Amino acid sequence: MPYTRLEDIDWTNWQAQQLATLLFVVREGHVLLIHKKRGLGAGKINGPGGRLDNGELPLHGAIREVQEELRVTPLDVEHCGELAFQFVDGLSIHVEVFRAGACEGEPQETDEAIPLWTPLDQIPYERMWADDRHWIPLLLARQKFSGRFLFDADKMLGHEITLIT
Ligand code: 8OG
Repeated sequence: MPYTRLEDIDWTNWQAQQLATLLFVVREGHVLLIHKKRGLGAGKINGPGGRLDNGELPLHGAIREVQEELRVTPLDVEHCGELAFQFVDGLSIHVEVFRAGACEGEPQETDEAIPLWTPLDQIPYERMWADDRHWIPLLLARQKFSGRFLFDADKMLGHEITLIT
């Protein structure tokens, strides 16, 4: 079913094919980003994260992905929001988003990612997914959010973000 507008999607009955996470460590005026080397969004800057294993809780999956991608363990992890992505080719992904106040260890480059401690006022949105500029500022402001997006490959066709109180 080729969607062309966000409003065409029946969000009430929408179910994602894939479940994933993102986790942003925010510490001393910097956020821990990655240059992603493989998977969906390879070549972009993002937070660490990835698909959940079968039956895995989002919090556990988020922590595991940071450990696998950067060899550090995030601490003081809190839930910040959720993102629903529908792609026009049929792919659908639901992402639980977390932030952490610290991490144990020094981030290292792995096969999956290069770590980038990035000053909060220098987040390279032009090298990130098109939706990120709409919700990362909310995450940094500790405002919880729920977002819905329609993409055609890399191109964002529609977006809607609700603030959670
Ligand atoms: O397993 P893999 O690394 O391929 O999982 C995809 C990751 O990309 C997962 O952490 C969720 C994340 N992701 C999307 N879409 C978007 C997006 O639009 N913005 C950001 N920041 N991350 C995204 O799948």
